[in-house]
Amino acid sequence: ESGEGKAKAERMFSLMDGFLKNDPISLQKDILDHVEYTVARSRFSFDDFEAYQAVSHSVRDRLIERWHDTHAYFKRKDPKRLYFFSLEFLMGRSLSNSVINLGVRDQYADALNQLGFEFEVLAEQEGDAAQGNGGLARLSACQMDSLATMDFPAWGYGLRYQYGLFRQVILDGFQHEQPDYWLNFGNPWEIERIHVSYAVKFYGTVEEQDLNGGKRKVWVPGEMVEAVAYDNPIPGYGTRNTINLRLWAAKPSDLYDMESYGTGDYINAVINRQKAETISSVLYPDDRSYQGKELRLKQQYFFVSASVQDIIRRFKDSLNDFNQFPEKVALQLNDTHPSLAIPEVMRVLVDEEFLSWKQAWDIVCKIFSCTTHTVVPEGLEKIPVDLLGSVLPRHLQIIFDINFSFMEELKKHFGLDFNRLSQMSIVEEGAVKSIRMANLSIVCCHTVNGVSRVHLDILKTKVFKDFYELWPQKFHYKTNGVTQRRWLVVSNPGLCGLISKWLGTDAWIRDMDLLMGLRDHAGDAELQQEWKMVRRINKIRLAEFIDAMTGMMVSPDAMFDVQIKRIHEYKRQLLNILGIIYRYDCIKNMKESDRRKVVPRVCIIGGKAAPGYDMAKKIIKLCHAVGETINNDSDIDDLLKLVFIPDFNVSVAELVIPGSDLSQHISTAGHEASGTGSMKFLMNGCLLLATADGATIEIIEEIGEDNMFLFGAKVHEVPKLREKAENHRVALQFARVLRMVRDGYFGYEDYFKSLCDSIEGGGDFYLLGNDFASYLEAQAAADKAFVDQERWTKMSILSTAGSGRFSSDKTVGEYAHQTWGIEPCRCPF
Ligand code: F55
Repeated sequence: ESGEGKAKAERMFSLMDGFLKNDPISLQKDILDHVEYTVARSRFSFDDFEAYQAVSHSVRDRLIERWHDTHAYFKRKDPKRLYFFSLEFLMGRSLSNSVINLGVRDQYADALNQLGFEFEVLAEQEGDAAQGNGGLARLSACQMDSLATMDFPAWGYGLRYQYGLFRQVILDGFQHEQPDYWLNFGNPWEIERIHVSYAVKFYGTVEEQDLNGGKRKVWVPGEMVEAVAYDNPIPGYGTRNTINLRLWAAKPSDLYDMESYGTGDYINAVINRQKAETISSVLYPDDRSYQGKELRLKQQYFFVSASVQDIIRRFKDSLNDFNQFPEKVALQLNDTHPSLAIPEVMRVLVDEEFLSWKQAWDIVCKIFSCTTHTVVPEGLEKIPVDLLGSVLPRHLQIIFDINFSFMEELKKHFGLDFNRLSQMSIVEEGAVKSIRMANLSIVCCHTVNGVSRVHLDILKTKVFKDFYELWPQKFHYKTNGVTQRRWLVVSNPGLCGLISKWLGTDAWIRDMDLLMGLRDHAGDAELQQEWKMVRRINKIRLAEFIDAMTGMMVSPDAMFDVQIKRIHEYKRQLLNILGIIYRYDCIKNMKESDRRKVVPRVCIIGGKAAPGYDMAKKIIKLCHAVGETINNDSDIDDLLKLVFIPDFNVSVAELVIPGSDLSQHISTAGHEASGTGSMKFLMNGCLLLATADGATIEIIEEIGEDNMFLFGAKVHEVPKLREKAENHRVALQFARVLRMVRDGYFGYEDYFKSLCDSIEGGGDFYLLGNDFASYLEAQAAADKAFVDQERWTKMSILSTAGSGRFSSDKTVGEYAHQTWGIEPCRCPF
């Protein structure tokens, strides 16, 4: 190094205090400095929200230190990296999670106490980061936590929406959507990188130019938008590693000069430039259908293009031989939403790096893998060819070229089987010619993963049958998991302390298999007593929350029976509500002596309906209408309550799950690809009432059928039951409760008519009628078990004890080993 450079480095070093310290005095000083200089409030007068902001900034400083060290270390070691592409990350709150993963929770709590604040109260000030819809998006968040904790050299890439998932407001029992302008109060958890930015092109034409005697394709864009990076540090637990979730925001591009000939002209030109920002403005709230919208396509390409440029720049920083690209890069596609990355990598390698088509194709086939989260063919994404050709003309050509080669290969393999060719083609012919993104992904990825064992079976035998016959080696599954850091350590500290005490270690926070050790103590009266106490405190907290949200008082002595998830016909919230009506009707018609035997229940339902999903919205209204009747019926009293929790999100889940006794996962068998909510309840010692669907089938293997309440048709029975309407053994009770709805017992009979029609007769696609009797039996079994609190508590302990397999650490470990080919890279302390 030059003398000058060395002198500068020495001076910098002498000015550095070493790492930020975590003793109470240092923390207090840091917090107060942030009050004064970051939040710009007086250190003698600031409220809870300002205290939250200051604390968050002091935590952020600590995250940044580790982030720097981790990335300097990754750069030096230059291991193969995983790039995890997802259009959605449902992160929720960050403060509690960060201090726990950094290992400074108690230190902060102490420091704040001395300043007259309570850590929990400040943590409550934080709003949720709701950059996603549901399970798929929360899975990405859990996997990021596991990737960091297990020291994998991974990056997450996504889009930074200005408006997250809508806030659900209920008026007169109907859902209304309000915009979630979450950045209004600032976001201390992101770091804006104004210098990390890339131009992203749209529209225009493709021209051919001569290049050294050959031809090359040049995309002349019609529009350019700038992508600016926002980095979100993701700290691991019990490690210094802190990885990065890089989200892109759209800004107007400076590459084109504006020409204006008057004030109005100029003003309009500026306003037009500003429109570029709409690309990253809003998350699509639909979690089932693809509508072929131009903005959605632009969002997908925008984030893919910026991320690919970033990855290639990083690669070229260390190596310049693209043959080594697959040894340095694994690219994981979360569903097909980011699958434009495939033609984008082809385009960059061929058109910009001047590799041959064959070289580029070999690389693409080695780096991409994907996961699919859907079961039904209707859930598969399609993009109209006209739309794609207009927004991304060069990509359309590339996709056609890929498809041409693929079709040639198919003909060699299967002969001229036109049926098969047209089904497997990436291009769907028809009234609207479109690109099948799933087919594109399967053709180009080396591995396609399902999210549970039964999900893979369905992919192999139904959804992707033809592809499975062609490439059986491509298809795998990795059962989903959730992170115990957020879903146990952050959200249920009481139970955590108990688990660690009885296991004699807290090592389970990084190694969930250790929870099995609880099995030895499940019958221990002392543990059972303590377990019940902790769970009761959680129930009281939930009861207080219900009171605050809805003004309803519920007794913690009742069984808390919970169904929280997106509202969907296949998830059968309607089955739950009909079951509640049945229970209500029974209680109403009971003799006084029998009423004393009823197990009091608080039924809790929460979830959002896609704004355009009419049936789902009707289900929400029905829930309110039924609740209105039951909750105000003095005959019923405390024996039955129905609560709808509005605006269900990650932080609500963190509060509800630890306080639940029973949770419902009751999708029609064969429809829930995996389900991850059930795993969170299981960890927290909540018993499951469920169908044998998705990951529940694997949960049964861990805890046994006796330890839960299983009901309903099995996956293999469903098609037969559907074929013949008369096969439905529709219970008498089913007809009766449906009558009550139809006859206007709960009002709004006209509005509910289509809902009733959808499940009566041969049209009952999701088999509510068929499963009703067995559902009621399972509910009765739950009542019976609840009466015997000793038995119930034992089942609860065994549920937690059997939840180890459903840690996302396990899932991510399998992906790393089997799909991505990456190794841990642990930054030394
Ligand atoms: C979001 C956007 C679109 Cl365009 C389509 C679907 C979604 C979405 O949110 N899907 C989703 O959440 N799927 C769920 O994924 C979970 C994680 O794998 C599964 O557990 C769950 O079964 C599945 O429904």
